[in-house]
Amino acid sequence: MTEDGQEHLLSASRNLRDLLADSSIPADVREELEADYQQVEAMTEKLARGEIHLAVFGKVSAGKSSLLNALVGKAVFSVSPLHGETRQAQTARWDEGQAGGVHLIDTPGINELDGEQREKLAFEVAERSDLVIFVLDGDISESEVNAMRIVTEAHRPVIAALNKTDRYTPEEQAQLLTALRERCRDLVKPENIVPVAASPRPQLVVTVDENGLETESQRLREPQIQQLKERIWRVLEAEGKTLAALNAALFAGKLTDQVAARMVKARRQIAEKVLRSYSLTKGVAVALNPVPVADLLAAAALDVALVVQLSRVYGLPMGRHESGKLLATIMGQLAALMGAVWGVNLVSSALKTVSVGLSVAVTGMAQGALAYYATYLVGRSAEAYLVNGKSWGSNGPKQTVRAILDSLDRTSILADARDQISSRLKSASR
Ligand SMILES: Nc1nc2c(ncn2[C@@H]2O[C@H](COP(=O)(O)OP(=O)(O)OP(=O)(O)O)[C@@H](O)[C@H]2O)c(=O)[nH]1
Ligand SMILES: [Mg+2]
Repeated sequence: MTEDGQEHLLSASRNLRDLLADSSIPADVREELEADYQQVEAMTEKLARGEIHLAVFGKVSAGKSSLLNALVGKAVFSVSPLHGETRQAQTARWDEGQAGGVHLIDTPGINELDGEQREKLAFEVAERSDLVIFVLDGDISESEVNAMRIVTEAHRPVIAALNKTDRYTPEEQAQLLTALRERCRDLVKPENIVPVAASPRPQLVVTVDENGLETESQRLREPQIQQLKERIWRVLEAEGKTLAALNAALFAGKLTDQVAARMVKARRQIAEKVLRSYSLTKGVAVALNPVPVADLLAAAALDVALVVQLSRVYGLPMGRHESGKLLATIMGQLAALMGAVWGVNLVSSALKTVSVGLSVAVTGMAQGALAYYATYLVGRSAEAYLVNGKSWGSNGPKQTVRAILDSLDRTSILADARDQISSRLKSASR
């Protein structure tokens, strides 16, 4: 990057927040943009922390602790055939294991006797959870239904797991599932009631050798939790929390190609949201307050915050300094490649000074759309670097940025930008 460019980058070290503090932007527009911006920030912060609170709940000895162990793939929680293994010391002191961003919340079993305490527990579990797995080991009792109702009324998604299916024949299992789906039909979607075997008993195998001699041996069996994992996944996806779950150890053990592909897709979707939100904010700010042409490129380089956010989405968090350096590299490439675009901008800017009759809104809009486009390009380039594990790869920054520039349909992005900017301005002034 040229000396000049560096200087622009430094002199224009305002971020979105500063742009939004600009008094030339109407207060109501600023408010709306600020809300968008905060939403995106909160989203990526949560992502960076990757927090999912996943609780099990259900009656004593249903296999709650066993199920959590099966999910993490190791014996984190204490399991026992005795009722009440997980103690209800204090409701605040639940045995809580943390596995790479997934907080697994083990809870003491609810018993049939103490109704009031049961409700309190159900409520507290729900409060702390993003998702509750209600563990059953047979038909559901009235008190279990009530506890489940409390959780769903707290608007927490519930998946019911019918555990210990190794103890049932396939027919029994099917009957039980049908009965459960019927009894819980106003609380849990049928597809969210799944069979599992968290800790199936070893299978007794009898072998007979050629002499007719029988030997008995035990064959250990793996937990059957695939269907449950799939549902957890779906529910978190619907809740917009897939990525946090994907990042977490819960699924890390079995990072199949399919999982990897979904991860890429989920990240791209979130990154696109972040990109669009920043581009729009920038576009609106510039449309309302057109900056001198020479500053426009630098103004695009302001988006350190955007790069910081993107780095979180890709699980490779970068600070402002590192993001700033990456931006300088990208801007250097864009400055060289985008002569034509800035030429267009020059024209619109020239129009503004020459033709007095031309409304500011028109030129402002043209500049705003360009600022949107520039921010979008910067973001996509930063994204490419992040996708590649913080590297430009063998292509280097020049070819990478050029490939992005070539792959994007400038006309339609600019049209989009104009649409979005004007509708944002309209909705704010209503
Ligand atoms: N056959 C069979 N037994 C299981 C299965 N899952 C758990 N168990 C057994 O059920 C018993 C209770 O398991 P836990 O995981 O301690 O149950 P819990 O719900 O945490 O119990 P509390 O903490 O006492 O409320 C243990 O003996 C487990 O080995 C399963 O899939 N099949
Ligand atoms: Mg337990």
